[in-house]
Amino acid sequence: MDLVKDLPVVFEEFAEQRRNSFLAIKEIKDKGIPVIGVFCTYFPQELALAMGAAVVGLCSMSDETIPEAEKDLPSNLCPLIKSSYGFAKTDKCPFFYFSDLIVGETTCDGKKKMYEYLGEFKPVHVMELPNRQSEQGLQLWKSEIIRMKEYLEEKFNVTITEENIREAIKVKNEERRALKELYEVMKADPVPIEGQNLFKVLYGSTYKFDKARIPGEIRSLVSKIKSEYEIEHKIAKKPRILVTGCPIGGATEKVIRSIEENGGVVVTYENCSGAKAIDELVDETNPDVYQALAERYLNIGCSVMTPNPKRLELLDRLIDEYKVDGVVEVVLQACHTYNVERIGIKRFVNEKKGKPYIGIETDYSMSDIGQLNTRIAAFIEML
Ligand code: BJ8
Repeated sequence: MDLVKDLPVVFEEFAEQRRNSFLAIKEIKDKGIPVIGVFCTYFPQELALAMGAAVVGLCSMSDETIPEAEKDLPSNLCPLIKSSYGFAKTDKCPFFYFSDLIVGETTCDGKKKMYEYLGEFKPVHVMELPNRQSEQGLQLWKSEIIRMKEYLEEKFNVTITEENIREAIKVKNEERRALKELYEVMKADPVPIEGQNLFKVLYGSTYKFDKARIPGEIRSLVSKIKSEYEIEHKIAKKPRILVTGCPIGGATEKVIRSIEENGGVVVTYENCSGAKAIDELVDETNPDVYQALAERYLNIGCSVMTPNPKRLELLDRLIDEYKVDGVVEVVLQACHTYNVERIGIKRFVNEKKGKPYIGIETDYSMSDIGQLNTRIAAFIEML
């Protein structure tokens, strides 16, 4: 990365990264490199990396294809599921188009049933994700990771050695360390950058396929942010907001904008677009690479787990470390697991942490912007 570039230019480059990678994925494909399309944070990307494949997050964040999806699926289904299916059905997602294989996991009911239909458009492999972070759950997940590795070997006619996986673990851990260094700049008070810009980099970096290059780019950006902060570039002091809940991106970035246009600043994301996907490293010292992967990935605190203590542990830590003033939870309409978990999160935030909480239920349309702004403005005003 060119250190001479201004920060806004760098942020826009990351914001454009997803679109720019439409071309990159075609080039990857032309070189004969396998492309694996995924929807969820539970997929152990190290397996794909170990065989030299590219991993790409499939389109699922816009309402563009929802009408087409609703011809086949019920309309009272989570927009993320409808959008994912709609993109596959209409072939409008270049990443889906170039994927040789789609990997799903048995997460929420709607998503796992939707995967049954995706098989009509592309080869699909579904990993059986346990519902509990128990010893039995861990054993099942480890065996599923091994089954996934064997499936990849057979499908792509490759051999994936433990050494390949160990190397991939190091690469992904280094990426996680760098991304953590980035989001930790938001511990400063006042913050050095807006939460919208942090989000652009976190989201954009998932569309960079050369994983080994990411740490260098991110660390250059971090040092640029820090040196500008020391000179004078700071965002005025504002109420510090933690965003939690369903994954956000694309259409749902409206919530981040609403928070920051109404006087707050998002200091941290406890969701799959942020810390939930990055926080924990894979244990590089464990000689059993499958055990190390299984432990790390099963620890992800998603609401599909029952109970889900890991989410509270991460929230607890982030609220303290980022000196959070208020918590905004984003729940997608008809997402039962996050919706049911809302009351537990609200109690935890209000009673255990003594912080205000607001729950926002939304979808991919822009029809609730007015109401969203009114509620968020009132919440921030109160902080
Ligand atoms: S690890 S958050 S990416 S499952 S919003 S489709 S849960 S009905 S997306 Fe998720 Fe993996 Fe968990 Fe993360 Fe279902 Fe809810 Fe829709 Fe969801």
